[in-house]
Amino acid sequence: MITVHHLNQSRSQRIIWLLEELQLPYELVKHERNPQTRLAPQSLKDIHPLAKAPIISDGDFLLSESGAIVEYILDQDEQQRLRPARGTQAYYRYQEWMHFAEGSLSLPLVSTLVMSMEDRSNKQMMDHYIDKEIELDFSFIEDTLSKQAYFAGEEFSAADIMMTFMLGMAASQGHLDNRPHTQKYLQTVQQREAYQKAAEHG
Ligand SMILES: N[C@@H](CCC(=O)N[C@@H](CS)C(=O)NCC(=O)O)C(=O)O
Repeated sequence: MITVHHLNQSRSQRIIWLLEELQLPYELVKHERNPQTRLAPQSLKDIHPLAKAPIISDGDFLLSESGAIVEYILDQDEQQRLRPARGTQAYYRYQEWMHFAEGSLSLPLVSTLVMSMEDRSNKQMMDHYIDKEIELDFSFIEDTLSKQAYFAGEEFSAADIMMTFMLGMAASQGHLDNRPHTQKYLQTVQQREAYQKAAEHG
């Protein structure tokens, strides 16, 4: 059975809603934000190093990122509801909005929320938030790439194409300076013939 790690007032509400729509069984584990900082508690970090909601577990399998979790749950549904048939235009329109929610819309909204949260200057708040998130994300990336060759495992995948663009930007901002595995990974993927051709053409 799927266990949903839920944080109050968070994106994990999406996952509970989805499971209720599909009437699939699940177990709910509740985590409470620190009332002062509004950050997730240690109990969520004990589950996953990113300490971000939602996180689900299904047996030994642990998954973060609400979009990935939604796809996982939809794949469990024998009636294949709430997702247009693969390969249709409707399916790609669905994908477009799925990615838009986190990839485009969340950045300006979360930034606005962070800047309104405490009695510090907007710049201080934003700097603090960015430093914390950068450290968290690049530690997680470094840890992942210290254990496997590529993001999705031992095989190169399109996830690497998505991640590499961001890692290139991160490298130029100095975020990879103390991340040897991530640096080595970046060099490796950037040596791929197709990457080189794309660099020529693009
Ligand atoms: N892109 C991620 C974002 C996850 C995320 O930022 N979750 C927030 C709650 S809405 C969180 O756990 N914040 C607590 C913290 O940063 O300590 C997703 O879609 O799952």
